[in-house]
Amino acid sequence: ALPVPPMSIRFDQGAGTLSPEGPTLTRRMSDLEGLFRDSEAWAAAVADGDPIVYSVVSSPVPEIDRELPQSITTIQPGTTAGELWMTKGHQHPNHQGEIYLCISGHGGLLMFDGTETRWVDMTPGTIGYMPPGWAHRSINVGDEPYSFLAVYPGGAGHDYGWVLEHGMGQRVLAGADGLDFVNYVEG
Ligand code: PAN
Ligand code: ZN
Repeated sequence: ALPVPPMSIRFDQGAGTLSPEGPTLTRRMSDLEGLFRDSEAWAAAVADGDPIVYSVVSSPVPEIDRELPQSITTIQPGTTAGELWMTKGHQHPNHQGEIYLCISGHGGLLMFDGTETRWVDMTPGTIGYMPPGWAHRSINVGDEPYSFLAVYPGGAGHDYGWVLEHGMGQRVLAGADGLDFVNYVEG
């Protein structure tokens, strides 16, 4: 990836696009293998149309050291066996900080450092800060799409295996009157 010149980048909220744009990523249910508590419900959702759970549009700023890439993630509303739809979640192997800015919808930012779990409620205008060493996952807790801007160091890297191995400390379910946080154990 080559460095880019100074620029402005526009987000078209209706279209969900960035201009100029970089890579776009679509994560379907099948891409979230091993992450939902109820693996049978997950497999049934994959068989039943394999819905899009979230998408990530990036600016052209490259993921290389000393650059500062950005992306906008949009998570669809939904649950799988009660577990609210979410991103895969990852750790930055080089332990660097990151910020999210909520653009629309209602979400949450779940962070886990291997011992403790933290939750930041995300509504439009909220900036969530992830310190170095805190794995992070985003969750749509509302009934409309949840969109947020992420800004992160270009050399941070993305380790998805960390979450498969260590979990995220807690899971977030849709309860009868609000969110239910449950311990991240299998079954
Ligand atoms: C975000 C995430 C994005 C998608 O840009 O990459 O929300 O989540 P997953 O990467 O966990 O699938 C970010 O935290 N970048 O570092
Ligand atoms: Zn990140």
